[in-house]
Amino acid sequence: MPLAHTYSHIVLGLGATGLSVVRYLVRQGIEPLVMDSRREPPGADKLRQEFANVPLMSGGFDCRYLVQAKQIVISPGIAMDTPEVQAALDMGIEVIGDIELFARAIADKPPCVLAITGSNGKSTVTTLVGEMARADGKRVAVGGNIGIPALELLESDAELFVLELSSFQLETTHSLNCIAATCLNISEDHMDRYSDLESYRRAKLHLYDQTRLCIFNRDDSLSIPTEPHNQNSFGLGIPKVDEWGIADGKIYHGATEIMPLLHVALIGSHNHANLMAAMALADAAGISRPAMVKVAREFTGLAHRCEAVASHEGITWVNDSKATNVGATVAALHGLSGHLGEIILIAGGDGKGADFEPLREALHGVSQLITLGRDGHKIAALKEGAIEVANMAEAVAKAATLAGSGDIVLLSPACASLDMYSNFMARGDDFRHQVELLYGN
Ligand code: UMA
Ligand code: ADP
Repeated sequence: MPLAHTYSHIVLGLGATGLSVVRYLVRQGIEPLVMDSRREPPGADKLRQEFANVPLMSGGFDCRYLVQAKQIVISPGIAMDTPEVQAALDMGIEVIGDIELFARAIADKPPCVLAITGSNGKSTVTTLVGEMARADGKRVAVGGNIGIPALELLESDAELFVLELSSFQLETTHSLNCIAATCLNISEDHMDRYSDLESYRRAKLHLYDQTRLCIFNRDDSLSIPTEPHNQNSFGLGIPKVDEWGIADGKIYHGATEIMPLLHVALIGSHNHANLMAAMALADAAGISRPAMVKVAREFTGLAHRCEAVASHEGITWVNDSKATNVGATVAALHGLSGHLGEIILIAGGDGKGADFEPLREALHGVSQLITLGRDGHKIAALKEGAIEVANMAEAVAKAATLAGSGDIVLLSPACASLDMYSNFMARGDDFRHQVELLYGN
């Protein structure tokens, strides 16, 4: 049956990204059709309130419309190999993401983007760079995967954009022209969306094709550009001419000493790497050294990332709910390994198809493992005596019976939260809440 009406632009997915794309397209005078595979997608009410004329088809993707569109803007949560998307691609329809729309919107301006990707540390580095720019008096806007969709940032008067980008977003982005960009590290994540680590890495390194300067991590060979690029790097050891490095407990830029690590507010060697990456990016954008150092001295870290949320009876409760993959949990255990007391670890959730084997060794440093969530049993299988529980309340109650003065109870799940919570923040908040209930706060 022929369609009564076709749409030149289709917005695929109605989460935070989809809504931002609709807003942007409507500002350009385009009225798109929105589709979402969920029956009642999260932005449906907002869409109806803001754009009564923009139609929403929910509960599936209708191929008949997709193959007649001029452009499909796909949300990061939808895989490119979704059959309906493939059908449109086969018909030669352009499928791009919100970041590509953003890139095209600023294409006439001189380069004004600093971009950050990697498996772990993105939000920390993105926030650091944003704070450094602000401390230097720049008009800066921070967004992307960290929360505010990039297209919403165009409404600000920013002269500099700092974007956190996920592999999903980078799959559909081709024209960013960054001042500088980094891939902080690569470890297994989102294996339910990628056939292997190499294809996940390729998605991330695609960022290097879209920047004037690539900044890679000398201590992670997977972050090194595979093609020749204008590049710089950060890592442990004495740096060469213009590189960033750590030696004798100090951060160096080439031969210049920037600051002693003793003055850095963030803790853990992974965070020192994050700080060097942030400094390298900030430097490329002309941000002054005093502004960088000021932020390094003051920024203690983001919530839900190795955050000490309570201390009772000598037990420290640490919320690392943002550890949504194995690499992050390994980094947290490594970072806390200097601690004198014991570590009780609460882990588990939606493993996104990950291989948990790399956790095995790090679990030697854990005195007791408590697991929960859909893939909790897979983590429990890595350590003898692991205790499986049904929910966070049970996990916290159990941990309290096992911990003594001087010990740490660490929530660092090595998994996404979506099997039990709406997001990692809700999981971290539940952890904190259960601890408060336990101690009657
Ligand atoms: N979904 C459907 N059907 C649809 C559309 C989406 O089932 O038709 C599902 C997806 O499979 C996913 C969920 O809905 O489980 C959300 O997907 P989305 O694309 O609608 O997400 P948005 O609300 O637009 O949020 C996205 C990023 N989410 C994802 O990439 C999954 C947010 O990153 C980001 O902050 C936001 O855009 C603004 O840029 C979150 C995230 O978890 C924090 N990112 C992953 C990560 O950091 O590991 C990549
Ligand atoms: P992302 O935005 O990439 O998820 P975050 O800064 O939010 O990164 O940190 C996520 C998790 O990864 C936290 O658990 C944190 O402790 C851990 N982490 C932060 N930086 C690094 C790093 N450079 N290497 C490994 N793990 C890290």
